[in-house]
This record gives sequence, structure tokens and C-alpha cells, in this order.
Amino acid sequence: MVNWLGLPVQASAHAAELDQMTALVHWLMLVLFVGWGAFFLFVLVRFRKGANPTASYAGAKGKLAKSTEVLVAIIEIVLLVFYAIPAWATRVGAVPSETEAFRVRVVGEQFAWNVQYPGRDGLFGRVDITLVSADNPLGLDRRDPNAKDDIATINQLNLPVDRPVLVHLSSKDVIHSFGLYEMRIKQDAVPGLEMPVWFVPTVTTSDMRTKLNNPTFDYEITCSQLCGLGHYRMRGFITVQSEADYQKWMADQVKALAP
Ligand SMILES: [Cu+2]
Repeated sequence: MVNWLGLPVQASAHAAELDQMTALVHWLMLVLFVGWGAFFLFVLVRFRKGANPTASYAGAKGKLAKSTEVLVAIIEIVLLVFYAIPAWATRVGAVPSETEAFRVRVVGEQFAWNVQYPGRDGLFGRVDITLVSADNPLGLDRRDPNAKDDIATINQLNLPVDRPVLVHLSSKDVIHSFGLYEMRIKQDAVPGLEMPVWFVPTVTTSDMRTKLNNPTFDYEITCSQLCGLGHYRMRGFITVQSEADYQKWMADQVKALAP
């Protein structure tokens, strides 16, 4: 139903629902465009100067215009009340708890996405702006016991499939926007605020590569706010893996961290 819109592939649990809504809105807009366009052409001919030498100050009368307006308003209200509001309520109201979700911090900066995993203890270590350097873009305080096992990556987010992912999103400098098109996620990253963003990835990267017959396919993290001169290259990647593959990847990161 939605292929005609040319949307990206669906890779999260709520993607189909959002696409259905997008398609309905586009159908409505298509009908309105054709309808208003036809009406415009009709008016050009019907009220041409040749047929109406003197202007009528009373104007045209007819019930059709009003009932059409009411019908369009009813359709828009239905879209809002039965589709948009429930979808939004789930996004902001059904955020998974810290214990059930796979948690990760993502911090935008000009022009990269920094990722912090809480490590084996499940606790995010302390970050301090004074510790930020080229080697430590998050400003992670490794002296903090909670930070010792934290894993940091740049422009690379590895996620296990079929688990709710809870991203704690923020920014170091200006407003960025965390855009995951295949996951149907977009959220502004605002300095000084930590925004919860959640979704359930449903297709691993390797399954998607097979499905699309494209061995180089990757899920992307794009910055969807013009955030400076290097905005165009503010791009990261998401690798969705099976639980076992993810654990293996994480074990490699832990090994690399060990002194
Ligand atoms: Cu940006």
C-alpha cells in the first residue's frame, strides 16, 4: 500500500504504523490536489470576463463548497484522533523501563555521533565537560567506578535485534537531530537536555542485506538539523545484530578496552 511513496525499508516495530498514516495523508492530499485543481480550472472558464462582463458583488451561492469543507475537516480530524494522537501517545507514553530496555547514550557534536554503552555493570559512568578531548569526546571520567567498563564508539551504534532500545539522546554543542530513517525515528538532540528515544529494531543488518540483495547496505544515523558547515558529513551507522553476534561484538570491545 505504501510502496508508491518510495519510503525507506521498514526496520522497526512501529514503522508500518507510521507508514500507513503517511500513506493516508498522501491519499487525502492527492484527492485535494486533484479536486482543487479541477475546481480552479472550472472557475477560470465559468467566471471568465467574456461570460460575466459585470462583476457580481453577491458572489456565487451553493451548498457544495461548505459540505466539501466540512467533509475534509472530518477526514482530518479522524486522521488526527485515530492515527496521529495514538501513535504519538505510544512514542512518549510507552517508553520501556530502564530495566527491560537495551540502554545506550548518544551525544551529538559538530559533526559526529558519540555513543556510550553502560558496560557490564549497567550503569553509565560519569562524564565531565572538562575531560572532553580528541581522545575522549564524551568526557568520560575513567576514575569513576561506573565508567571503568563503559564502551565508547564514534558514529557506530551496535544494537541487538527484537529488543526495545532506549536511547538517552543529548548534544554537546548545538541542536542536532537524530534521524534513523529505516527505524522511522527522528528526535532533536538538544544541549543540556537528555531526551529518551525508543524503538524496537526488527531486522538485522545481515538479513536486510540479503533481503535487499545489497551486500553493502547499512542503517544510517543522519543529522536532520542543519547544524553547521560540516552538517553534510554528520553521519553514523547502525548495525543490528542477533543477540549472540551482539554479545560477541561487545566482548571484542571489552577486550580492546582492557589495559
Ligand atoms: Cu548535526
